[in-house]
Order: sequence, then C-alpha cells, then structure tokens
Amino acid sequence: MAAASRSELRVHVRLDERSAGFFALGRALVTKTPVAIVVTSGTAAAELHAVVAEADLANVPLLILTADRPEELHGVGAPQTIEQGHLYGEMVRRFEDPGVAQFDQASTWRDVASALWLDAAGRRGACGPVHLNAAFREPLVGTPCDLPAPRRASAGSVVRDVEVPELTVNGQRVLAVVGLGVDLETVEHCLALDWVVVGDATARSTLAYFDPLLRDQEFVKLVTPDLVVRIGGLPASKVLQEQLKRWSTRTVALRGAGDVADPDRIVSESLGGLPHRDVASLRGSSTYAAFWREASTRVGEWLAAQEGDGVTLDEPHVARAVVEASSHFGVPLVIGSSMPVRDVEWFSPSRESPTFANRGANGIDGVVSTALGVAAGDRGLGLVGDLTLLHDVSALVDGLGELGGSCVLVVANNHGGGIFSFLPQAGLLNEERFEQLFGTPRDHNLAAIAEAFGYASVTVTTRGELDAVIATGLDRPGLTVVIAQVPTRQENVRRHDVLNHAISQCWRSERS
Ligand SMILES: Cc1ncc(C[n+]2csc(CCOP(=O)(O)OP(=O)(O)O)c2C)c(N)n1
Ligand SMILES: [Mg+2]
Repeated sequence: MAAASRSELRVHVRLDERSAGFFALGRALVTKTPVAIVVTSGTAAAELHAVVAEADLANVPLLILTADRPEELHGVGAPQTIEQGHLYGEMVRRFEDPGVAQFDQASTWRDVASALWLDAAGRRGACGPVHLNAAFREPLVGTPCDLPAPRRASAGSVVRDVEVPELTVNGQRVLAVVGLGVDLETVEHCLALDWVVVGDATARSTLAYFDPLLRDQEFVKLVTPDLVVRIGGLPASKVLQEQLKRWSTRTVALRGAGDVADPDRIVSESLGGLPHRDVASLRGSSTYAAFWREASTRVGEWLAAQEGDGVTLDEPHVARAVVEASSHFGVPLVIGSSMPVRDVEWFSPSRESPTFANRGANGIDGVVSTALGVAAGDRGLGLVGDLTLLHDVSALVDGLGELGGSCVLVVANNHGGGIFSFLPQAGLLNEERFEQLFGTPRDHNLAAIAEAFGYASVTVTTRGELDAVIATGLDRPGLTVVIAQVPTRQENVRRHDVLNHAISQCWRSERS
C-alpha cells in the first residue's frame, strides 16, 4: 500500500513471484535502475531464489523486500511462516532484518534503506540483489506517511578506470574475448585499438561467426594471437574455449567490467581497468584485425545469399531473423538459454540493439518473464526454446502488465531440448531412454496455450512469414507469440554440421 501510494514508483502486480522476479530483472536490465520486488511471507519469498541467483551472477540491481511474521509467531505453526533469515545465503550483497517495524524507531529506517540501496546500485562494489526482511505485527494495515527527509548520497559513484597502465600491446595480434557485463562502449574502445573482439550473444558490435570460423584448422593457424584479453563473462562457444586452451597464449584479464570468468584457469594476469582508445601503446595489429573482419564479412555475405522469403526455417535462420529484426527496428532483444544463445552467438550478424540473456546462471526459468520485463512500456523481441516457454508459462498470466507495450516472442519449436542432441549421451542411450531423460518432448499446443491467455499467436515455417509477423507484432500493442516450426532435433545437429562445413568452404574458396 505504501509503494502504491508513491507517485514516483510504478507498481506492477504479478501473481507468480518467480515470474515477478524475472520480470523485475528485465526491468532492471533495460532501465539500469534498481527494481524492488515486494512479496508476502513464506514460500512466496522462496520463489525468488532463482532470480536472486541470476541477479547475483549477472550483477543486476534488485531490492528484495520480503514481509515476515513477528518473532513470536515463528515456530508455532502460524500460516505462511518459514525461516527467512539469510534466505538467499551469500547471493545477496546485503541482508537486513531490522525486526518488527515500530514507529518509535522510524528514524533508523533511512539508514537501513540507504545501505541496501547503495549496495544494490553498485556504489560499493558490483551491482546486485539485496534483501530486506521486514516483519510486521497485526493489524497489518496502516497509513503511508511522509518519508523522512532525504540525505545527500554519501558514497560517490565509482569512476571507471579506463586505462590499463600495466599493459602494453605495441602492434601485437590481440584477440579480446568478451561476455556478460561488457557494454558497447568498451567493445568500441577495443575495436578502435584494432583488437579483434569476439563475444557472447549479449555483446554488441563484436565479430560475428567466430565459432564456425574457429572450427576450421587452417583458419585457426592463421589467426593465432600474440595476446588474449578477457573482459567480463565468457561466450558459450566450446570451440573458442578449447582453442584458447590449445593456443595457451598470454591471457590478461581486465576486471574493469566486473569479475572475469575463467573456469579453465587460463588467465595468466589479472589487471584492473578497461582499455581506452587513446592509449597508443595499447594499439594492436591492424592487419590481424582486417584478416578476421574480412573472413567474417565473407561468411555473412554467404549466409545472407542462402536466405530468401521462401526458405524453410531452421534454428540458425530463426536466430538470424530475430537479430536482424532487433537491429532493423531498433528494439531490445532477450535471448533464451540453450540453443538460442548459441545460434545467435555463432550464426547471427553482430548485435546492434541492446541484447540480454540470463547468462549469469544460464537458467531456462524466467526467460519469458525477463523478455516481458524488458519490453514493457516500449517494444521488445524475445527468442526462446519451446521448453523454455513451457517452464515459464506463468509469465503469460500477467503478460506485459500495467505498462503495456509490444512484445514479439519467437519460440523455436523443436519439440524438446534440442541442445541435448549435441551431447555424447545422444549416441549412448537408446532413443526412447534419451527422449525420456534428455529430449523431454512435450506435446502441448503452444499456439493454443498463448491463445488461452488471450494473446495473438502465429505459426510460421518460412523466413518471409517470420519477418512479416515480427514486423506486424511490433506494430501492435500486446504480446504476440510466434511459433517457428523448425526441423527435428536430430536434423538440427546435421544442419549445424552442414553449415559449419559450408562456412569453412566459403572462407577457403574466397582465399583461393
Ligand atoms: C531452470 C533450469 N532447468 C534446467 C536447465 C537445463 N537445461 C538447459 S537447456 C534445457 C532444454 C531447453 O529446451 P528448449 O527451451 O526447448 O531449448 P532448445 O534446447 O530446444 O534450444 C534444459 C532443461 C536449465 N538451464 N535451467
Ligand atoms: Mg526446444
């Protein structure tokens, strides 16, 4: 009631707290402002566990406000009462449990609130989730009153260190590998220094098609770097990851965009700061950069030449169509875990619009809600797998919510978890067992599900149909669910092989 009475706050009401959490994550991603999530006590608070994990790993500012019972109602069978102290463990930047709210202590509230705000907003470290557990005693009604006078923010915001004094490049062949947490500006500084920049699906302006190119051993030999620079998270590409291990080139992590992922322990030096285009000693080899760029351009041209309105869709096509539409219409894009983040990273042109994916914890839970949160009040595009839609089907209960807007959610429907067909298990188990444990196909009619919630749904099989429905969907208010029928999961594996092979052929033939 207090939040709803504040004109400066926008209140979204959602039934499922898990979906609410991921919707809030989407709002925070796109607005870059902390978003508060207010829930009742009990399992409602537990429903936020997954989003707190994602927000922790992806450094997204969330203020989790859980109501609680007063101390005397704990352990005596009171309803909706669970242990909420440190419910999210060490995943939150700060936990506060000030006890039952009492007016005679109102003067202490601002200190608690500002400590939480500063930690969530990243004024004292990386942004992330914080948790206020707020106990109330009956009667659970009150009149919202004026807030105590605001205080000037004490901790100044962190100024980004944009130079890396310890690093000298002096014309070497630099391969920069970037991922979650790295913004467009950082990529532009790297590019201006003639560094080759490859990145994950969320990275913008990075070099497209690096994964299929690196599957070609001849190409690999020609692009051995002198120096690898790592910033932020990691791309999903195993091919890149393996190649980085094999090259065992000097690898420098720059921590200016947050922690640098290094599961293979290949980082040899870790430095603060981020590169700046004006530092002459950071300049890389322009011939090296041009070589990569030309190869990528050739691949892009070849891929584009394969496309046409009548072409039957496959998963790489869908990824390309969605990325191209997000660039063309200038709308943000949310990409689901599993094959969508991979197909976008490997086969789509580089991203021009803000692009998000829950790559902190890589969950398939909550992606539809995140896409709706990003699009709410404006326009947005999403690309998810069929199981990812089913997992977060309760996102459809509240859709875009009070803010409205337009969202086109494209679902690549391969009837199950397509990613698992790329695993060795696919060859080890008989088909029935594999399908039961890994493929997990579900026969639900996705179009009918969307329609049951009152949304427009369109099923498409060609590139032309997909492009057209994205354009009309972005032009009308509300959610449009687009079911893209794609080949079977086994056929998808074969298509990836064929495509990778063709890309290496196309790159070789251009050279001869
Ligand atoms: C919450 C959660 N549960 C399970 C997983 C493991 N997982 C990764 S991909 C995947 C299947 C996704 O299927 P779908 O959304 O259809 O995408 P596809 O693999 O077909 O591209 C699963 C279950 C996960 N990442 N997150
Ligand atoms: Mg699927």
